Amino acid sequence: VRGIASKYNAASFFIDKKIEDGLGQEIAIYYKDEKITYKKLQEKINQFGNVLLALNVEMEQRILIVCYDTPDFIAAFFGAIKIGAVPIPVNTNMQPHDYEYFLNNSRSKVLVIHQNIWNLIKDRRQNFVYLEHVVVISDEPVNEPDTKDFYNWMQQASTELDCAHTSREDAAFWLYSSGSTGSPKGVIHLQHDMQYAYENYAKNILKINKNDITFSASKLFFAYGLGNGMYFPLGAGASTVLVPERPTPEVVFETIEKYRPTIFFGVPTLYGAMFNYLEQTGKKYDLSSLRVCVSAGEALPAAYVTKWKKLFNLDILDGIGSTEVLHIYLSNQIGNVREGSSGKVVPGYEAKILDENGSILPDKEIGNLWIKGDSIADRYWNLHEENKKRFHGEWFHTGDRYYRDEDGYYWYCGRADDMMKIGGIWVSPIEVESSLLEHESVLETAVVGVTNEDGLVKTKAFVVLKEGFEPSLRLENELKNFVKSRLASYKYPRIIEFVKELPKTATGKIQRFKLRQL
Ligand code: 3UK
Repeated sequence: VRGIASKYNAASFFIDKKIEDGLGQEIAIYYKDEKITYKKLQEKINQFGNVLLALNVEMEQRILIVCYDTPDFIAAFFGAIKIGAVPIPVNTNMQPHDYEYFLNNSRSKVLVIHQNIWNLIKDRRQNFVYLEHVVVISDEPVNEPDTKDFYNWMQQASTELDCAHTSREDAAFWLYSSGSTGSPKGVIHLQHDMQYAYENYAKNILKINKNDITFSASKLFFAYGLGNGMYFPLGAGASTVLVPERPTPEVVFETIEKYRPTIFFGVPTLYGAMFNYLEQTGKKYDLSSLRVCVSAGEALPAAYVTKWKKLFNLDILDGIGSTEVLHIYLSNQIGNVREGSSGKVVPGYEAKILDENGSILPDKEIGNLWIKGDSIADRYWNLHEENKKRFHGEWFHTGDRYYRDEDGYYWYCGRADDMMKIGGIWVSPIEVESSLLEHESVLETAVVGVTNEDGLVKTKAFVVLKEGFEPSLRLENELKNFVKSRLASYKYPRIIEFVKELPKTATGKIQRFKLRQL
């Protein structure tokens, strides 16, 4: 038959092959007190694929997944991929208008969502113009008209399913990534991308193998967590520990003691909070099961690396990745850590640092980082102009400023745009500003990232008040809560400073760089 490309489906490499290799009875997932084997996981994945088929879902159709870190997440993700549909996991902490955007922008046909989050958005259902089916995950039976009960449908579905005839070039899944202006961008990843990141980063850098147990404090809906907690361990025939709760230091320490993982993944803010927690409570935890720790999402302060080593005799490998590249492409290595740097290029990737004219810069000069490697996304969904700016043939423009030293280590120097990473998650200053401007007291505002004593970035809002309003601690707290109630709560400004005016250019543009220096 002409026109049919050779078959490749990610669910075959990450799941079915494990059973063929005789790993069916090995543990894939530790979840609460359950141990889920590879065979059992394969059955759940097949069941969910069959649920989608029963809903008449076809290849290439998108499925929005709003799911906590549970085995159901993985069943929904690979179940969709297995039938050639395209899962889109999104953050579980967003506001109703964000979900409306994700659903309509992606034209998702099916929504898989936990009951408590569905309750927050169901009054908007008439706005979800492409959505046909809502599949609700709930411990209680779901008795709502026009919604499907996830567990009920799963139970009735067959545990047998073959992979659809997708190719390496087919879209496998999307992830949404935020930008400094405009709305989140749908990042289209292909069937082969996860395997590439697994082979090059997880195998080469982490030396992951079937005896490992991973625990990622970062959730599966982040590109970082998706590898850490799902396709790295599955690729290796290893195990993952899934925890649906918010990863407070206490939850994280207790999880490590209980499940004894060998690889831990966090973000700098969490490592900082963990140091704090130990100091404040005087508690001691046994981290002896771990062989390596990883940090990504934002730059890891050098002091944290040293402190962690002293406390637990463990390396933290800082590495930079992105949603577009899928996972980490510059990284420190086990036994070779340069504190404060992002390490060297991960084998399988190439990096170059260019000036504004596109010329390659010599070592030690700061410029724009471009990356090449086969896990890079195909493109953004329906963003023609943005695609031309960021995807140049084999090379992707990261938007990060870097220099390389004479030993080949890369040093992070900030973003080329105004975006901020707070606790490893994107925050757009413009979105926070727009929200503050909706408050009756705010005349003008500018939001910037300021670096605290640990070297981590926090959001700070400079606010000019309208006549008749006076600066006060009460108003400061009111503004913080105001933003929290309108945007995903991690976006609220941690610091507010009332000022008489904002620095501006002749054309009236706010000079954020001046505010950052204040
Ligand atoms: C910043 C870092 C300095 C940088 C991610 C690991 O963070 C991830 O993806 P996102 O799309 O953000 C990408 C941007 O975040 N960044 C990430 N890591 C570092 N800056 N040092 C670091 N170590 O601006 C980058 O462009 O949310 C991280 C794996 C997969 C990922 N998607």
